[in-house]
Amino acid sequence: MKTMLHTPVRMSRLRKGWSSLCLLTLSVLAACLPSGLRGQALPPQLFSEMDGIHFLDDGSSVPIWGYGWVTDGYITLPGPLLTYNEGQSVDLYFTNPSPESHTIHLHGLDVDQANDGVPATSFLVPLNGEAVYSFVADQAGTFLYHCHVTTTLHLTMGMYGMILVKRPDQTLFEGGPSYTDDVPLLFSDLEVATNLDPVGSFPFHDIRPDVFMINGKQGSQLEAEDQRVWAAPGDTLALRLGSMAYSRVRCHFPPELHAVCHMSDGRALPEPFAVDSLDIFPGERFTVLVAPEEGFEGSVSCDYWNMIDPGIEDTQEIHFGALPSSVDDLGDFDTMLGVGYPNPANSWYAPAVGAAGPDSGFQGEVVVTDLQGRECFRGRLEQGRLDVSDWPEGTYVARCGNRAPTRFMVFH
Ligand SMILES: [Cu+2]
Repeated sequence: MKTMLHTPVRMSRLRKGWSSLCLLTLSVLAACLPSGLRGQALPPQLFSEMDGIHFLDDGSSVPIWGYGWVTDGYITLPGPLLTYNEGQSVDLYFTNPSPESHTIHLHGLDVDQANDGVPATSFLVPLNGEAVYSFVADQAGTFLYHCHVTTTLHLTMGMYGMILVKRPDQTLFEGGPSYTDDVPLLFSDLEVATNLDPVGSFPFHDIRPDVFMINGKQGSQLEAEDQRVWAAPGDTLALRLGSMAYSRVRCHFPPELHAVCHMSDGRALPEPFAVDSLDIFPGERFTVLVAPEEGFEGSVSCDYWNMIDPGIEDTQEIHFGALPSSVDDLGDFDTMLGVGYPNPANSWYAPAVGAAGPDSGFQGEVVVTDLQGRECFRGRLEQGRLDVSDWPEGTYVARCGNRAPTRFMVFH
């Protein structure tokens, strides 16, 4: 069991000697804590690494730098989705075991300068440095984060992710429309040659992206069940569109989606407008509500424009799938075989929607554990659903008999 020994320190206020002394003091303090306090879990903590691997649609892999959760132990492209509630006081813990300095720039959030992750005005997090970025998530909306050290290079190597600030009443903003679920969609790109040889990538203006991604996926990867946007009849989904791409991305919305843009760059628009196509430039975010017509199985096409010559460089698709109206019907829904839904979960999670055969959900005992292996649930499910409405936010693993376990997240 981990203890609070590694309480992060604000690097701008502490030199290394102080840091060691403080950690020693904290170690002694932690040893003296009552055992009940010593067992408490660490807050979620991001780390950065420069030795990651990212798989492309053709099965090849490219080296990446990036962020990951300390509890997971690996980095991803994009980095983990950070979700907060409006008004929440956030301490974002960060540690950097990688050889170069990094930061976390909170793109679009109204944080003070010391917590903004721009090296010149706040601080660098060097090798083996730890830091905490503190801010109040006072504005519901869609935001981004990325490393701000040699930004062009660190960004194109993969050091970025999305931040969602949500309202507990499931409306977009105060007085704004309500919706069923969030769908984070982060556009980005990379040039394979740069990622293979970051040292030789200078000058940066010669970088020409040749891999174009949505949530780090491209081509047939985006057709996978866990990458599709699933909508049940009557659902209104909030597409959280953000771009880390080099150039303009133009999204085309089919009329069956009834797409309406409500927010831009983390703020409500004075007047929402219906969209059939939408341009998103680097660093921009838009929130578009879609209400897919029942049974809609189409896609939103996203064109990646060349940053120098006019013309479309590549097109990627956001695929939509139609869910039945109730979880009871999911047994016949064999395209969802072995996949839990929804993920992330807010109020409920159906860990075995892919039950084979006509009689719907898994009938046996379901066991759910958290990432520390602690058992959170054991028993049979009511209507195939697990009530997670009062579960702590985090990552869980559900096991249904002999099937492959499914991993899911709870966010409120
Ligand atoms: Cu960096």
